[in-house]
Amino acid sequence: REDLKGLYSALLVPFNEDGSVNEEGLRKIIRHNIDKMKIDGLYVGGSSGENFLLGKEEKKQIFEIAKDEAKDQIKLIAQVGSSNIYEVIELGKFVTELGYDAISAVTPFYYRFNADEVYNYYKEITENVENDLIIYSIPLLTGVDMGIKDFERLFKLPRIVGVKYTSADFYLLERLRKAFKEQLIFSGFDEMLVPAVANNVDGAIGSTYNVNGIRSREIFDAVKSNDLQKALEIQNLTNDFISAVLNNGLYQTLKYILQREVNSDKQFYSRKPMAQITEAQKEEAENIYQKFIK
Ligand code: SI3
Repeated sequence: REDLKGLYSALLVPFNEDGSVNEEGLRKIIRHNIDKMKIDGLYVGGSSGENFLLGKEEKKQIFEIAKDEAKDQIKLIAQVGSSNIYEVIELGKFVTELGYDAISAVTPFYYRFNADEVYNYYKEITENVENDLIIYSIPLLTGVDMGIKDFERLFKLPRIVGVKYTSADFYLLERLRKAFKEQLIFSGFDEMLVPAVANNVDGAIGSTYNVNGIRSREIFDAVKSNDLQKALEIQNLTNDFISAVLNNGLYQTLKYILQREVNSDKQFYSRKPMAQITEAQKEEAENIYQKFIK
């Protein structure tokens, strides 16, 4: 469990114009994360990987490429969750065979599942997949809000080792940290890294670390060494960057920057129905790249 702590990039996936995975581009992004961003691990198959727009075989393809490229150089967590529990279990077994360090599963969504249904989903996954599991809680996108009692029940399941907490509810984060010292808590919102680390999270997982990993590590370390002034200065600059990215289109802009960073002459497309980057967005993405990353 201790081994899983650290800073993870939520892996962005480049697609070709026809919607297929751009394998060469994906390998380059993985190398960029390992060699230049010096991240501790990759979170594969998350929101940033446009995972919920993909079919099962495509998800497997991405899990395979990531493991093949990263080998054992960094830690790998596979997000296998969805509302199709049979697929979740199949993917969980698949990535465990591949050697992933842990699995993660988003709360089941779309139908308004009650707390028992959410609990049974995780129970069934942990009973069938022999790997550590990190709950992926992202109420903003799933609509599934969990309280301290829900987490308490879930954390009793033997293979559950923590939560990827993508929420701005810092009261709940503080309560969770105090109550569950043994569980791993990963912060999910990159723009709120300072308050998350101040609340003693064990790590962070985010999309912008793919391109802003070095600064984010500095934030993490500065809070840990009680240099709040320095941490806030870097967070302020980071948030100028993140605000600009969010205003221009999150994944489109991050992919544009990655395409520039890894010198790919092929455009990194998004997966439909995600919109493709426009010429105006490209121009602004280039400005953001020049100002904050290059
Ligand atoms: O890919 C993943 O599953 C994530 O790690 C999601 C992560 O929490 C990101 N959230 C979303 C909705 O994309 C954040 O890293 C987010 O992009 C960033 O904080 C900017 O808001």
